[in-house]
Amino acid sequence: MDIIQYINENAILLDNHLEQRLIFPEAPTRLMEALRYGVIGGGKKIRASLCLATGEAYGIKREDLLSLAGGIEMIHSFSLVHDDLPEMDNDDYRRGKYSLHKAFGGAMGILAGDALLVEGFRFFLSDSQFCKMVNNTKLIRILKVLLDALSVEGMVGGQVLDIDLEGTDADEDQIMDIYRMKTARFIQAPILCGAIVGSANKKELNDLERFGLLTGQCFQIKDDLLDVTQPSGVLGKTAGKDIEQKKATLVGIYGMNETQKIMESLFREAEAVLKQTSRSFSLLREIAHFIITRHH
Ligand code: GRG
Repeated sequence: MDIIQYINENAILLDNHLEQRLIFPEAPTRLMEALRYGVIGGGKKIRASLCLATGEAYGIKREDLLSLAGGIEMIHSFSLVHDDLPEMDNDDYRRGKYSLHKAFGGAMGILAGDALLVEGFRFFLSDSQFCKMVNNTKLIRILKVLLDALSVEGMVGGQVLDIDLEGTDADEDQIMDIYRMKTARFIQAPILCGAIVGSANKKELNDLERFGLLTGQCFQIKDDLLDVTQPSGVLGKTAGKDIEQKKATLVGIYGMNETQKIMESLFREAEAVLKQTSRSFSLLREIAHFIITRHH
């Protein structure tokens, strides 16, 4: 199957699943509107696809992983909602529409973001069929992988470095640390979650961990390249913000051509990691390739 078709099909499956399950009659109506606005009907849902594709390599049906993949997309959406707030990246647009705080107000931007984070975990923990399939040991491992990726050594720490290093002469190592913590760990996590459900062995987990990190770094580098090459209309958010906000990026120190080469070399390394595994992870390879060739 064509990988773009696979990713788009997964996004539709996910949206339908979220649509059906994100109903909490006792929650405030406006909060639920905002929460649903933040996650349903937008975004590539690439982290979900990474989780589903890894599961598929172990013979796990996509339908059986929708709660986990949906929860992961909710958690990811939380990070975008908070990232768009005036105190952070300050963007009025996301996914081709008003960012959540612009559409629902600043307080709701914070609170619906909080809700997406918490409900993201509840989304798969409250699915009894999923919990039965994975058993408690696997469930705790999944929770640890996700929480580690979001931790002070992961996404939240990376976001702090990203802010602190704005306008400085950050070097390549410091920039790669930001990419790893802020972005790559939460690209790696869905892959590891799919592998845990599939009972991957230690060697496979190590290989997927390495592949996930490299692919995640490629993801952030591509994001930075797109910020300078694509117009806002294509990105669905304000373009050119990295230069405007004096962000520390590889493009900033090496320019576009050299940065593109660094990304391609990381992709080749990621591809090589998968090639030496005994199991076929062809969908993962294709998704990684999509990540470095995408237009938004
Ligand atoms: C973890 C507690 C805690 C806080 C998070 C706000 C924040 C602190 C971190 C922001 C992290 C962030 C926004 C990283 C950027 C990653 C990135 C390039 C996201 C864009 O992802 P896409 O392109 O978006 O997959 P779509 O819209 O397709 O889902």
